Amino acid sequence: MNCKLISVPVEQGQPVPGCALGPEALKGAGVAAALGELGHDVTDLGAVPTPAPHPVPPHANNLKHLPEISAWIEATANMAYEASADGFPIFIGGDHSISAGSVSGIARRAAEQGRPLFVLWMDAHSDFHTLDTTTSGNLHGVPLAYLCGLPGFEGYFPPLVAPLAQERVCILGLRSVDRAEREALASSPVRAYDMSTIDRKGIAPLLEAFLDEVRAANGLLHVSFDVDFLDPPLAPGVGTPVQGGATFREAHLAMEMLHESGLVASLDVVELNPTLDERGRTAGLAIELVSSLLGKTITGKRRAA
Ligand code: DIR
Ligand code: MN
Ligand code: MN
Ligand code: MN
Repeated sequence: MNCKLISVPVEQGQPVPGCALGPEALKGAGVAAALGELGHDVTDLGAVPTPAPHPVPPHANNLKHLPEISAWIEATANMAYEASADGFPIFIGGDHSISAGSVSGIARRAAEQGRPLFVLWMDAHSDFHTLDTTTSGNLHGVPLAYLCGLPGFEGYFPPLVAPLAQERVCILGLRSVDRAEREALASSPVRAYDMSTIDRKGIAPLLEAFLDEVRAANGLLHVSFDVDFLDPPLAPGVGTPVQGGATFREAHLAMEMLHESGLVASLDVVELNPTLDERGRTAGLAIELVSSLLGKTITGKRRAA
């Protein structure tokens, strides 16, 4: 597999400084070497160049850094579209607003190829606000709603070439969902699994059922991995930690299952904030998990992909 590393050093979509250093931290901690050891070719495509802010009209809601984020989404989408012509693109954030770009570029590519795109959103948060419903104004809280074609983004975020089919989206790991997001999710076919559901049913059956659907549809799967999916004591290096997250074993199992499925075509790793990390353990764990998604197993024996 040709793994293409794409840095997207954006932090204006969330309130805590340091998230833009995520790509440097992940690369410094050896993500390329780890993937190389698994037998992958690794190409570092560098960073999405900082774009000029978009001259968007004023918005009635108090949105933070809207012109900058809108421009980053467009630039990242263009890079994602190009990079997804071949190989396995890995988008390293940066905050989760970058996924509005990475996934929209991937979706454009998938639509051209006539392949249905499925998205697995691993996150403590649903990121399902529209520009009108966000109360924080932090734009890392809106990318999934944008990608799903919810209204109100027109004229502010770049036009979506290929909105996601909401029944092909699965959110895993929820424990912080705002009221407006809850209402939007209630009337949406997006599958939204909170930690309570994971506790009761187990992460494996929930994920397996989703993977079965991707397989049955001959789909492509994009995984958007927000590091705050993980329980904060394991992964302190995130700006918006929420108690009660996925365990080490749940996260590894999910990544191993994703690898075994052979269905994953692209990946985001977002919200890592090295200035909040403890001796690099969050970056180290993120690399371990990305490695598992790309074939690392305990015994070293690769199972069939
Ligand atoms: C909250 C927090 N729902 C907001 N969101 C996220 O600000 O809209 N935190 N995504 O990581
Ligand atoms: Mn532009
Ligand atoms: Mn997120
Ligand atoms: Mn999150």
